[in-house]
Amino acid sequence: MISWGKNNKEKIFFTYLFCVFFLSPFLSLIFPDQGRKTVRSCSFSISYDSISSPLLSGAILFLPKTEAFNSSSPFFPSFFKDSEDRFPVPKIPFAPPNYVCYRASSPLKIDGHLEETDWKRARWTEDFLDIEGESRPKPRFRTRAKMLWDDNYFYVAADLEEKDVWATLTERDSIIYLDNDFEVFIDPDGDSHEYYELEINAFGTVWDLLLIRPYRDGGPAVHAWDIRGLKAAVKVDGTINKPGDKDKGWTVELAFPWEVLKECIHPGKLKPDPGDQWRVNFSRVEYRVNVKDGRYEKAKDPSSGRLLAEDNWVWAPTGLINIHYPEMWGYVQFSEKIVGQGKEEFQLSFEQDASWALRQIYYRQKDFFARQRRYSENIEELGLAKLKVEKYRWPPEIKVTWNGWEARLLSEDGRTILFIREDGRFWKSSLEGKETKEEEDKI
Ligand SMILES: [Ca+2]
Ligand SMILES: [Ca+2]
Ligand SMILES: [Ca+2]
Repeated sequence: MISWGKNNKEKIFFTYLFCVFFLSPFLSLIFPDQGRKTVRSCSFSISYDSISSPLLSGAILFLPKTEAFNSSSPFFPSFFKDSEDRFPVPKIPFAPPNYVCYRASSPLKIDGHLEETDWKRARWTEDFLDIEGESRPKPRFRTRAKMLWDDNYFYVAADLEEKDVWATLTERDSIIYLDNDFEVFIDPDGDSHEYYELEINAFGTVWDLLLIRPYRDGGPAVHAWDIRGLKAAVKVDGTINKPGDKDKGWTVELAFPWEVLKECIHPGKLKPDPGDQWRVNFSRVEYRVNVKDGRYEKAKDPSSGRLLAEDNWVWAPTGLINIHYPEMWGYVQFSEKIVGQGKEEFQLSFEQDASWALRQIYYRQKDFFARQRRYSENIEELGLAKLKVEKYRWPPEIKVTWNGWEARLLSEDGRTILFIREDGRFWKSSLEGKETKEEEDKI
């Protein structure tokens, strides 16, 4: 193991510098046959001779593997500091919002109007926040969503307050977030892989795609994937692409057929069972606009002339400007109750906290690998030995495999094992009754 700890970092670094730049010329004098014969001074005129080159090569090959190279010491230039290379992690506490999704009493008419009694009975989500969380400025316009389901569809409705409704894209599978848009993300089994994304603008143009893995884990995003049978409609409360008047906003109404969503549900399921919880998020991309020659155009920074960055307002903040952190998305629990006919509580589960604890291993392994060029099986090395995880036997067992690593965490009752691995996928295996130990050994 190559690790000297923080106290020795600078010593190691400067010892190498000393060897390479000052000592090697003297060694050349002592061993003239091994190096250059003429050394006029302790100058920096070293070259790739037989003495200095091993030292220099050693420094090049060896130092990047040490803690010294990742020091946050002020003596090191910034490109040596690990803060620059840190794997981006959510900078907010783990507190995903939740929503109980009730059944619709009859099929909804997907026309953008949220006039159905069922919609009126469904509750709004919390108002959307900046994607980085509550520490960022409150969104300029209110955005909220609702959900319902029946035997054939998962329904989503959204209300987007907006004083200037505009859109440009009319072709399916265009990059819709280049316009103001509303976006839906659905990870049915919550494993953070194989999830759906849909974006829609105020024209009702959609972009639907399937993410095999988040981009951070290599993707890819399958743009050619289409939600066959998707019903999508938008209603503009005001005028579209007409500056000069003040609009109120736009509403979105969507019906996702289970027939398509089942592709990423656990095998054998056509739709969720009552009580199932899915990971879902909604996002709204919003640009600042100016009016020029009677048309909207995206606002630019007057000093640089560049387009101003868009705002991302979401239901479940991820704590960084990246929606593709499915571990931060909201939990949607499907209820068998008809909307308006009784109330069901959302079931908070210890598994959620345990999954978050395992996710820390994923984040830490990313950093550990960046520094050490290997993964760790040692929870102390990852700095996570002291985590407390209720109802689970922390620490998990971590195994480094030929192509990565895998961690598994057993519940106190021995009936559940949670897994996470190098590519970020999280999953669960349930074990039953007396055979628990035996089954566990098999996994
Ligand atoms: Ca409707
Ligand atoms: Ca999934
Ligand atoms: Ca598509």
